[in-house]
Amino acid sequence: MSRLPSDESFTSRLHSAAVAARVGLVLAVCFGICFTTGLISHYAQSPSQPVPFPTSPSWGYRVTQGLHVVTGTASVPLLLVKLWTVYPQLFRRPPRELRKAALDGLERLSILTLVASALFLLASGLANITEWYPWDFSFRPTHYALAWIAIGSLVVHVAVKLAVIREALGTDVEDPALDSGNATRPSALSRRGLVRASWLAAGLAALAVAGNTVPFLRKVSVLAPHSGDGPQDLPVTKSAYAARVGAAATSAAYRLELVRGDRTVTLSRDELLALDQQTQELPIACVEGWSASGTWTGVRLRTLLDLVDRPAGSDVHLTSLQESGAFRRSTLPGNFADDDRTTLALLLNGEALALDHGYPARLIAPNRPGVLQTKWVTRIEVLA
Ligand SMILES: Nc1nc2c(c(=O)[nH]1)N[C@H]1C(S)=C(S)[C@@H](COP(=O)(O)O)O[C@H]1N2
Ligand SMILES: [Mo]
Repeated sequence: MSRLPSDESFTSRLHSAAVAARVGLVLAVCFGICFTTGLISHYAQSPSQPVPFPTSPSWGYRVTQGLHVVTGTASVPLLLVKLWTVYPQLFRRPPRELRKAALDGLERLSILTLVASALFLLASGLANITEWYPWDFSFRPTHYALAWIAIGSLVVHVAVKLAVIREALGTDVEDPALDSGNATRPSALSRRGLVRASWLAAGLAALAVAGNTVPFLRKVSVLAPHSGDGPQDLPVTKSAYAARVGAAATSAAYRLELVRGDRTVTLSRDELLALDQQTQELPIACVEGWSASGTWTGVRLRTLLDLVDRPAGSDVHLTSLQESGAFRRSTLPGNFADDDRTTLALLLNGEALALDHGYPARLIAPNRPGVLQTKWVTRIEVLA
């Protein structure tokens, strides 16, 4: 007969539904927040928006994307503890009766998709916040598709286990009533201790990244590689050097082109500086989880668009000096172009924009994902 262990071979009391249900509940809450904020981020970056993504509050995306990364990171230790407490179930013998065996197989399949997609999401997300892209696929659509698989199989999993979850949460965590098989051997750590250690690990993991977004947490955030580095007190994701725009951006031949149909208005940086300027504080909120606020001065975008008589509400296309790369262009939805706060920034914190922050001119709009705050802008085209 087979030498595989059975679920009876695992004797530690820590392999218990009581622990799994508690850690699982908090994990499900983290997944729920992570999923919702992920949908928001995906929608904010979507080129077609039946309902326009709002421009207010200006810090909205900063909060939702910060939460996305914090809850995702906190899920890592929770998922590991959860998997460890329940993995003996993998070795459970399937029921003999055909119908039951089929159901059992289906349940295992749902758990397989849940575990695989959850591990993929957390691993690719973590790689992303450390800006490590070891894969060839495009991050956003893949992460998005897997999120639906994870959340779908999570719903199935919770539905299947609902009775056990209820019972486990209704009794004391140390209560032996729910113990299965031989999982009765006490260990150095109590179940209560394991549950508390899980909260602590999740809390530490959250703190380790929260400094990317919450300024006073910077000092304790070991996973916050961005906080505060970069010129003018603002982090940089893509430098001018990496984008290969240095020469074009500093050239005296630089011009901004405003285009609508066959009309074109061309402005030098000095001509831009001679227009009415506005100054305001707005954050850059990177999808990778860091965010920081800056004081931007420049020309209200609408003022520029009026030069080519843009009809209110029409979308706008921005092109940078960068010749390749996914973020060299962006589309600005009509409601963002209409907003008074949306600015073609020329100064940051009172000085000319650093080359790395988009000199000679960059877009800054309220409540917009950082990835769409196009730097080194050289052409603005009205799409109507
Ligand atoms: N042309 C261009 N603009 C760009 C990018 C880019 O790669 N190319 N990166 C974007 C990303 S991902 C972010 S988070 C912000 C960061 O702005 P900062 O470097 O000034 O902080 O710029 C955005 N603008
Ligand atoms: Mo970013």
